[in-house]
Amino acid sequence: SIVNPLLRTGYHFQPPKNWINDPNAPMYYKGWYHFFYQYNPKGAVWGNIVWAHSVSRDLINWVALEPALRPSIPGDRYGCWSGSATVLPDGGGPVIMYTGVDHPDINYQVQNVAYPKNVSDPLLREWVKPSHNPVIVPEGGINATQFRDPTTAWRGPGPEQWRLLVGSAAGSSPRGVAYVYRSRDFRRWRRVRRPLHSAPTGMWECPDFYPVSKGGAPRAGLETSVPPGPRVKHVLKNSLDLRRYDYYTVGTYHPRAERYVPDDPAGDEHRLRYDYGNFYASKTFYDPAKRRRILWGWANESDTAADDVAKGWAGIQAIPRTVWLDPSGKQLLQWPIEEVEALRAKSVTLKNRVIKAGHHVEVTGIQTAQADVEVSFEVSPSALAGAETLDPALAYDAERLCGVKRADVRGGVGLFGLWVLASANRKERTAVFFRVFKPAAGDKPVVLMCTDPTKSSQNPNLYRPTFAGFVDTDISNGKISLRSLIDRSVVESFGAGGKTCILSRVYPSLAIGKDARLYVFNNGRAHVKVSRLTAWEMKKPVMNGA
Ligand code: DQQ
Repeated sequence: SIVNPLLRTGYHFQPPKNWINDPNAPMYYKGWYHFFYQYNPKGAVWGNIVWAHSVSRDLINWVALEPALRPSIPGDRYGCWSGSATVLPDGGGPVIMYTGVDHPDINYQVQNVAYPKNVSDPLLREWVKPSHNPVIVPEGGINATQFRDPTTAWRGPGPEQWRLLVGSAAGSSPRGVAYVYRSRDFRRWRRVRRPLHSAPTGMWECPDFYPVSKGGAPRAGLETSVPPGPRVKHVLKNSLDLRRYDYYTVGTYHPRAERYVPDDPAGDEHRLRYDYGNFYASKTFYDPAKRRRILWGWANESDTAADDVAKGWAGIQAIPRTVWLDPSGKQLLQWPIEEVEALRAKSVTLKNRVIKAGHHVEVTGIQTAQADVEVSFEVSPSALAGAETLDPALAYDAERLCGVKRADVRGGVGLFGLWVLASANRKERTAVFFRVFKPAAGDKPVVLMCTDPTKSSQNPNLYRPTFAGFVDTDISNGKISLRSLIDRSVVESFGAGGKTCILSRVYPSLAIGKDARLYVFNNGRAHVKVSRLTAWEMKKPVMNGA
């Protein structure tokens, strides 16, 4: 197949070529942001995994360094898999804990430790693996093939002050399990008998566990060792190996018992997600420079493996997102880090533009293949009575609801939103939209956010699922906002100020480069006002020398 090089992303994190997957050990150290990631130095498919390493001053412009970890010891001979960094207090420098594969066929997994060769090098170019590796091995009945991805460590009471989690699975229809290990020195680790938490979900990959501030300043983050308290909740995130998505719960951490309890008893079923699209193996870190917590997540391709080999690359990282607790305490909010706004160039703005039922408006005057769009919609509150009735059978399943109620199925209030990466004849377009429903029970209208890539390309050999999530927002005043980061083969959208996020990979065949267009559309029966829309062209940052 012919792959158009203009589909390569412009401002999303990528190396010049080859396969990438999970973000690893993000951290801030001596004025630099460090980012490591799972990388195949030999090709555009998964394999030969090493830790590639890039550094940045602003999380947007990246310089590639030599890989930090490659197979070199018995404990990682067959791969250096995912892991995390802990920056030790009092100038102690960072420590990396990561999974090594030490047996070729069955992927037998152990946990190793690595230290910088020189802690005064702000670029942390060289990493040393002490001879006492591996430091954690699967014991006590743990399945050695499902035992990986150590978290950032945090401090708690007692002499073995450091704790971390390792993701695992237990039982025959396996439960996801997060085991706690304690240590005083990152060398001798002892497992706490009962896991921090577990749930009947299948294997937990890439756990992440961190405090969030309740009722604190908006967007403020907490350092990973901040203990629980009246104004501190905890978040546990796991990546579901079987379902290929990341879900989280908000809850209470009990340090002495070394247990975590989600606030919502059904939290492990409702599956709050960072992102309802293509976003996996994510990981956060605390940024002391701006006192925020930042989330990294991997988005793979949804073209074919043969396309990836032809392109010579596969996988990107989502734009780093600031994460914090919603004032309700029930979910997180996410917003692209403010630094991305430095890439904004030429812009256009629409104000108070009414889009009649069934109509659309093109946003002209800038190129939009690589753009940032912010839009505020308004429907008249009295029109909300005309919303569609929610089929109770679909009331809890956003994904199925959107699969039935696609972008071309006329709505009542909504659907309205953006057609991005659209061709001039609109044959090609990716729809990002909201749809409002009268609730089956209760009186609060239900808001659904969807991305529908069904018409995103003429290329038939693409995986193009609709993605959807409910938006827990009160739309009774008629207002809702949307932001989309468009980047050639990525559409990364944030609904209602970051309550619901959806990243989608699309590969237009017509809407490429300067032929990509942007529209606002209304496929409902009520008028919609665009109170304000601004779209910016986005510049290309320094991206690993590509
Ligand atoms: N990818 C890594 C594993 C992890 C998985 C291997 C998640 O450590 O569990 O590349 O994508």
